[in-house]
Amino acid sequence: MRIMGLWRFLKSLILVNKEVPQTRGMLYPRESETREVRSLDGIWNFVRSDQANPTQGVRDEWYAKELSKSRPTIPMPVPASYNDITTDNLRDHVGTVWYDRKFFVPRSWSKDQRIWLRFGSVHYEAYVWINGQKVVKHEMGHLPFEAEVTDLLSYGAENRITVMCDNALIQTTVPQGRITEVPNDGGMTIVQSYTFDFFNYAGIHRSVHLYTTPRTFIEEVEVTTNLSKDATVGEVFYSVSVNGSAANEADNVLQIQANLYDKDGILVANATSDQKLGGKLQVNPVKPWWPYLMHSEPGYLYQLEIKLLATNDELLDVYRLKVGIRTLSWNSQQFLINGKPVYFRGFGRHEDSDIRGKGLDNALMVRDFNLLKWIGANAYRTSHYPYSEESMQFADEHGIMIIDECPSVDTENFSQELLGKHKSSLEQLIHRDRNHPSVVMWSIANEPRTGSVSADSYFELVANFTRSLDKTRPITAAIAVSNTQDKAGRSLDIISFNRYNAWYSNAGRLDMITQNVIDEAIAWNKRYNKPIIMSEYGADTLEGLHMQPAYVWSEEFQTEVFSRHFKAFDELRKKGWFIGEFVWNFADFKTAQSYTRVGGNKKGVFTRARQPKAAAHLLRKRYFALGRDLDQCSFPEDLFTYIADLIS
Ligand code: BDP
Repeated sequence: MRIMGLWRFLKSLILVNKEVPQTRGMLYPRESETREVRSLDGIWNFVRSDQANPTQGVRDEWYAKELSKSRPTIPMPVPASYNDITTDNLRDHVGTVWYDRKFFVPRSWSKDQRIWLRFGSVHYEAYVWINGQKVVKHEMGHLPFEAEVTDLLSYGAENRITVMCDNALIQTTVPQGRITEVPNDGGMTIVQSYTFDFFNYAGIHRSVHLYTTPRTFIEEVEVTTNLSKDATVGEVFYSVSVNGSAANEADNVLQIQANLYDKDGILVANATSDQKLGGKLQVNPVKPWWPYLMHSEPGYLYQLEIKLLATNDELLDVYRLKVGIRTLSWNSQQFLINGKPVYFRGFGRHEDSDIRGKGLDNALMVRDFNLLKWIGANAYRTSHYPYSEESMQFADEHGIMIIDECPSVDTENFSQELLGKHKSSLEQLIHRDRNHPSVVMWSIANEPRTGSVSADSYFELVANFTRSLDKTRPITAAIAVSNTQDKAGRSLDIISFNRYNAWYSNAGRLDMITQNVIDEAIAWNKRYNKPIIMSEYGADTLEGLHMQPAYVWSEEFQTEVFSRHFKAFDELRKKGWFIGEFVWNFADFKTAQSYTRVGGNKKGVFTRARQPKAAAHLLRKRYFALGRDLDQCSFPEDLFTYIADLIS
């Protein structure tokens, strides 16, 4: 028995690198003279399966006809999480749900082009049918997927799309969860549990698009950029992949014409390349991409126009994307953008709001960016999963730096199968986000159980895999185990740690924050000799609860907790290797039910309705003070409220 146990233990430590399927295509759907885009967003029909019989719909082929022919349907908005829409307990449904809708495809689309169906994201696993024919299956929330549907559509006629979505999280999904069957008052029931601290919202979370491409089309564009030492000359390296029959004809030499336009629409560089379908554009003088408050014109974007031409100069396809020209570099002390050291001042966040859950909401997104800028933040981490493509584009435009996190949160029980999925989540994420200037770092996990022996090789494999896909950005993970136990840090470029002094440890003890934070950051740096970020700190705070002297859950307490951390950060900044502070959290958010959560996690600086708590005003003063001290930004006029004329 003992030998068997040991053998099983050793086997769990031997993780091998297996190939991860490579994502293809998936350029963000954009219209051009060769492409059309249609949205399928709106009100869909919805059915929840019987929890005890989640595969019934597949067995009974609900996709073969309208859902309403198999089950009574209810209206469901897309995009949105389905959980908080109804008044019954759909919120806690475990397993599969079904969506369908009809849509019209114009006759003009039948001519010599290809049609693609693209989902911004469905959580967690999706199965899609068009007119009863299986189109695509995709596992992993928060990431896009697509499939060609040219031959499945009826042109000049009505079509039907059916989606089955499964929210079940188990030990080999990313993130992990557990499904158990437990007794309730009426018999047995299925329960989903998970250790991560946000509600497992599910459904069609982001937009659904149909878009057209020519038969031979631009399938991929990859862009990297460089700057001369004096930052006056910029370089844009582009490489293009083409899909379609014309690409395979030997005598058809395709060409890429690349044109780069500045913000005013003036052509600043162009090039034509053949064979390799890639090349370099030089911009002189260049306007580099700078983060917000690090420059008077942050988030400067050029427009890159990629034209695919046939031998006879016939225009086959056009795709345009925004490009920011910047460099990133890092060493054991610093992280630099365009050669200038960066000090991150930002947040951990969530995609979360009332009613729509994790559904894409442009009003919320714009409000959030307005608040980020109001408070003087220059960065956030996409804790704990990839955020919408629309928000990534917004971050590019506004100069907000992103630490881009994959959906691995609270990972434990490191298995070969989990490793494959974890790597796949990073592959899909990097494929989606590699061209965004705002993305400055990859986060390969949040609070994994990196104290365990198997975490060592597991995270080495995940980090090396990430590096093999992108060498231009550093890798981090937000770690919560102690620095003496951790086994992942050696595989990272930058160490981020989460710690809740005066909350989860020494609750209420404001006098036990500053020195603890200083000591821990020093210990992390000593152990790994790498730059250090405090990626989470904070305290739950009930808006409107005031107590003097400060007491846990009050607005005074959150304000004091922040202030004690600021003191530590200022000590640490003097050391040269402490490169950032991230409050947990930007806004209050929903969690699973527990006696530690009053309607959700209340560590927001803003309420869930996006209004400031008292600490937001303090944080704003700090972030702008740092901006002025480090990056010479100016103060907003309303930063300080007039109190008295102290000169006279
Ligand atoms: C950290 C987690 C975060 C939680 C936070 C908290 O990274 O997801 O929401 O704790 O408990 O450990 O507020």
